[in-house]
Amino acid sequence: MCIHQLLNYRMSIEVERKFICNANSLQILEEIGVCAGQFQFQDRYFDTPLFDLTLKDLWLRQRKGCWELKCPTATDIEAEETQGEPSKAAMLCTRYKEITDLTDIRLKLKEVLKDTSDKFSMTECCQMSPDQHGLGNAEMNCVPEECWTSAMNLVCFAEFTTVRRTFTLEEDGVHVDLDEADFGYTVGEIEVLIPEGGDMQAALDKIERTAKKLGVTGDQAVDGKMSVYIRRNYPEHYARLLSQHIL
Ligand code: V4E
Repeated sequence: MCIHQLLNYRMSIEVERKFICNANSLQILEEIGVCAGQFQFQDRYFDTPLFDLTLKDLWLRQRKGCWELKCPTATDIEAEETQGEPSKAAMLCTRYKEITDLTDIRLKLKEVLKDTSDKFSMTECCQMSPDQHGLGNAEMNCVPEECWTSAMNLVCFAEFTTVRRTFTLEEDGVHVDLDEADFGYTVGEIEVLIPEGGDMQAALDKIERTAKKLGVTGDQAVDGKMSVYIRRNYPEHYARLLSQHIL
């Protein structure tokens, strides 16, 4: 039995379409949506120095102090193809599992990185006492995070701040985020969250209807913030991700 079967990941599937928000779509959004607020958050993305995670389409980040791991879903476009040709609109959407429970994240990473980080032992490291870390109990609160990331040879390779405006729409479960990243990139995303095994087609239909309402056209996928960040800061890795069809 593989580790996936042993785990009961507390996670949802994020179905999402990115778009470039122009004055027209913003005006429609303000008419048909309710702005739920404006937030600012910092993302810190982690990978091994050789990018073992992102080359597997795994995206580990820390946002507002919480860990999140996005993984490709089994319900990907190829699986949907068995039920017929995916529509162009469906091809413009991404589908990722989001794991937010730290124990599940670490188990998943341990499994994925087992070939690359044999010499690191997360278990041993995280069982060290405060004394072994040379710290008192109070300071120990912030140690395990650094402890497990370095034990898995994970380093922060991207760090940026986003100002996000979130809109909820009358279409059930759809929300739209307008993101402005501090490195000079602005992007919108239409998003629906479904439980694992939930109705993917219904989510895709909601996203397509919303895109039409917002006047979002075009049959090219729009870059997300991280794609742009990697293209600008790690051009060789970006080329590799493109050639492996991860981006
Ligand atoms: C999944 C992924 C990456 C991680 C960042 O995901 P994204 O949804 O772009 O970030 P964000 O800040 O909008 O997260 P949210 O707040 O919605 O959870 S970086 C690259 N990918 C894969 C990917 C892809 N292959 N194609 C497109 C168009 N986007 C992302």
